[in-house]
Formats: sequence, C-alpha cells, structure tokens
Amino acid sequence: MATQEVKKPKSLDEIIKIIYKKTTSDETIIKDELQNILEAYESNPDEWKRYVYFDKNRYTRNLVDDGKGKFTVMIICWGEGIASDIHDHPKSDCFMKILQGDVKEALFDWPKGEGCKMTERFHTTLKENQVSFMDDSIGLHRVGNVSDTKCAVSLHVYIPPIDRCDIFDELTGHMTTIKLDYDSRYGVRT
Ligand code: 2CO
Ligand code: FE2
Repeated sequence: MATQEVKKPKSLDEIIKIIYKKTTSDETIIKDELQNILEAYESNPDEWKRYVYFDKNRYTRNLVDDGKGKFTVMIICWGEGIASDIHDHPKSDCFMKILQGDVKEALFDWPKGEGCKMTERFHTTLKENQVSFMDDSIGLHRVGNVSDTKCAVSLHVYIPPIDRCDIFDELTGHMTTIKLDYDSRYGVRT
C-alpha cells in the first residue's frame, strides 16, 4: 500500500480527536493511517508529563482516554531496566510510539506446546518518535527499557481496548491470563 501523506498532528489531543472521529463514525481508521499519524507526531513532554508515574519494580499503565469503549490511549512508563513479560494482545490492534528513551521490542512465535522453550524471532530497539504495530497474528512480544540509568515513556493505542492478556514463560511456554489495570487515570493515581 502506498504511504499516505499525513498532516502532522499538532498535539496528542488532535491524535485522540482523529481516532474518535474514525471509530465512532462510519469512517474506518486504517492501520497504515494511524501508524503514519503517530509517526508524524513529535513527542512533546509538556503534553504527556501529567500522565507519568514510575514504579521501580514494574512498568506502569496510565490511562489518557478510554475512547468510549472503542479504543484506549495510554502512557506506559518504563523505569530503569524494566521490561514486560512475553504477552499477547487478545483481538486488539496495538500501536506503540516511543515518547522518551530507547525501548526494546522482542518478537516471539506462539509457543509450540507446553514445556517448549519459546523462540525469539528477532528484536529491535525503538528510538524516540518511532512507532511499532503488534497484534496476535504477528505473534507475541516482550517490551522493555534498554537503559539501566534512564527512564523511558511510550504512548499506546489499542483498538479495541483490552482488559486482560496472556503472559508466557519463556522456558516452558506456560501461559497465564492476567487482568490489565491502570496505575493512574486521566493524570490521577488510582
Ligand atoms: N501490551 C502491554 C500492556 O498493555 C504493553 S507492551 O506494548 O504493547 O500492558
Ligand atoms: Fe504489548
């Protein structure tokens, strides 16, 4: 598909308005379009710093907009050296844009069976303003802050929202379903 010309979104609010317009009307938002919009946005800490809460032991999920049940926009804060488990994204299209720092994304195949070590297909390090896309047809991923000395922050859009996912043990492929919660909503700690 040809790359579309995208008007640079002026703000995070403008991105959210575009997603609302497309997901609550007959217009559909195509993956390439949202990917391009997110790439064109230039990270501006003044717009997202109110959603930033760190925890030194795990990544935090901070709700920016609930998309009236059609989508979710959140800010994820990655403390020094913090990474997620290997996980899926049930029935959701997931976009991740790096707002600050370097974030490693490792892609895994679905486990071949219980007791089988999982295979990392490849990994990539995403830098500020880069965007990646993930869904269950691509596979599973583990995401984490590359740095042991600096924090990282990323913006996530999920269409539709997810409130649980499966995490996987790398050595055995064992799957556990977990509930996904927020550490803050609209800038207020939960
Ligand atoms: N999917 C993880 C979560 O929602 C974050 S990794 O980026 O997709 O908690
Ligand atoms: Fe993820």
